[in-house]
Amino acid sequence: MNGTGAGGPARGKGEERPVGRRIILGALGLGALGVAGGATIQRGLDNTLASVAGKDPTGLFSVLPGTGGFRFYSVADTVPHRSADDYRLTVDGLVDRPASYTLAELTAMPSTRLVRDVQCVTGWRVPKTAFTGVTLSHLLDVCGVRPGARAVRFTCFDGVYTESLTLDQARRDDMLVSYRMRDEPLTAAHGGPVRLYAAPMYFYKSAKWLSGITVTDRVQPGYWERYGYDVDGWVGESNGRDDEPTS
Ligand SMILES: Nc1nc2c(c(=O)[nH]1)N[C@H]1C(S)=C(S)[C@@H](COP(=O)(O)O)O[C@H]1N2
Ligand SMILES: [Mo]
Repeated sequence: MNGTGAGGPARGKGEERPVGRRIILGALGLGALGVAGGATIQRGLDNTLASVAGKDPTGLFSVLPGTGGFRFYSVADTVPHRSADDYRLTVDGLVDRPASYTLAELTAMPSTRLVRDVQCVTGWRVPKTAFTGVTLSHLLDVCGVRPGARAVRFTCFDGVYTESLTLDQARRDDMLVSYRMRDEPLTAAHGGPVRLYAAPMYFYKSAKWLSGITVTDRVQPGYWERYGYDVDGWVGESNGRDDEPTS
């Protein structure tokens, strides 16, 4: 299928999908934010995005300047917030030791920092972006994956988005449960306090606002995948695209 819609596939499995509204920063009167300081920009964007998202029925929009080339996406109708203290990540399903982790527990685990190009399947790319987190494979080892497990399903505290990986994909060393982006704590707009970072795959695989990891016996296609995106979302080798993978 082609994946050239604004934020999601324009068509999935022959079906027209609404692609949502794109709201340009200028239209929000936020152009000046682009020259303010980094933290100020992000706080301003978080607040503005939260209020705009509440009014946008699709919850899908993008903001261009001031975010270093990132587009903001959410299929939910708000930007969900969890404080560092309230955040929990549960790991359950086909594991010997189901667990619920605080942010402090996650950041105390061995950390990995990866610098790769972020690549959205719709074409935009943000070069050389650092993400830091604990490898999914470490978390899976700590919880003890049971025989018969084949896949991992991700749920989000926006209550809507889901993603999935095969167990083999999840065990790669470039699949992170990430809590830092560009060497700063992940902001709410970018899926903080914790998101998935599936480095070798298109960015739709990197579920924001990650709240649950469930080990399962088969892949259950994620949110966009039910509308036609490939479950195996390798950059350059899926969704009908042949971008250069970056590593
Ligand atoms: N929970 C959640 N995660 C999500 C999405 C979403 O809508 N909701 N969109 C995906 C898509 S299509 C992209 S391109 C990236 C966008 O991440 P960003 O908002 O940090 O740029 O998040 C991915 N993860
Ligand atoms: Mo995307």
